[in-house]
Amino acid sequence: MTEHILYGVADGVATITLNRADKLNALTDEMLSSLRRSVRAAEKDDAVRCIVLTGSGRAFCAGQDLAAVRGREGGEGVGFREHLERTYNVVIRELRSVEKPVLGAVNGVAAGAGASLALACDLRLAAESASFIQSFIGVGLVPDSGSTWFLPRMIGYARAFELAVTGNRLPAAEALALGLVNRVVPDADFSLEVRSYALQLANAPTRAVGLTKRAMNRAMGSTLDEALAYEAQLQEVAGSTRDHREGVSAFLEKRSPTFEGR
Ligand code: T3D
Repeated sequence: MTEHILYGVADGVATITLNRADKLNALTDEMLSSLRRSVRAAEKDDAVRCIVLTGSGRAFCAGQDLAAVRGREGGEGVGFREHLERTYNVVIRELRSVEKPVLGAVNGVAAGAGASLALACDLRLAAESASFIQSFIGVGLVPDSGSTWFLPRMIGYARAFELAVTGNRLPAAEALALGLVNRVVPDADFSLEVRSYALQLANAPTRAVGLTKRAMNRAMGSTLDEALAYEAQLQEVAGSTRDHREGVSAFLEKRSPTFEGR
């Protein structure tokens, strides 16, 4: 896509790489806009059935480029709201609404809005040396880009609040124990494990995966009655897919299903 955001598709997997290793993939406006375009491209491409978001070098992402904050016209503290709405919030919404699984391949430290980006993914696979830092507090800011929404839901209010107000580093193993990541793998195996996990997701019945994402997103803010009704509505859609027919046929014929994502 651009020098700082790499985009590639292979075997049904779109890989988006934050590629500014010398600054730990700290995010500029240009990167955020390109990131958004990449997610959209993956969404539109029927050949893509899983999206992987990862970082180059030793970090996943160190959040907002703080040098750029300094450089903003009007000086510090000006225009944060507009900036967030225009850059980060659109990316977070895009990641949450794309009806394909998004795997955060957290290769190293995920700090500030970089942690939020990881949390916005549907699943997280972390390298053993990775860690999460709610760095916002260190620069006198509140968690943004969805961290106040994701974190308490994932690990409970008290732990989320503690991480947010202390800015303490949460190592991958502890993140796993808290349920913040799905898997932790040795650094040496990271790339292979990401590939194998992504391929597994890419070979799943993509429509059902996407509808599951939609249903669970909505259920976060709904009553049981609303969730039951929405599940029934979406099952009508899933039940009309070729993958549903293939799954049932494969079961009855005692063979493995081959899903096409349709
Ligand atoms: O409207 C808005 O923009 C508001 C949005 C805010 C969202 C946010 O994300 S606020 C939080 C911003 N992020 C941070 O506060 C994290 C800052 N970084 C760090 O605390 C540390 O770098 C890490 C703990 C992540 C890693 O530490 P370490 O010791 O492994 O690496 P380092 O030496 O600090 O960093 C390596 C290089 O990356 C270094 O550059 P240099 O000196 O070698 O040229 C460092 O300056 C650069 N870097 C790291 N993080 C950022 C950064 N440069 C700009 N912005 C960064 N966020």
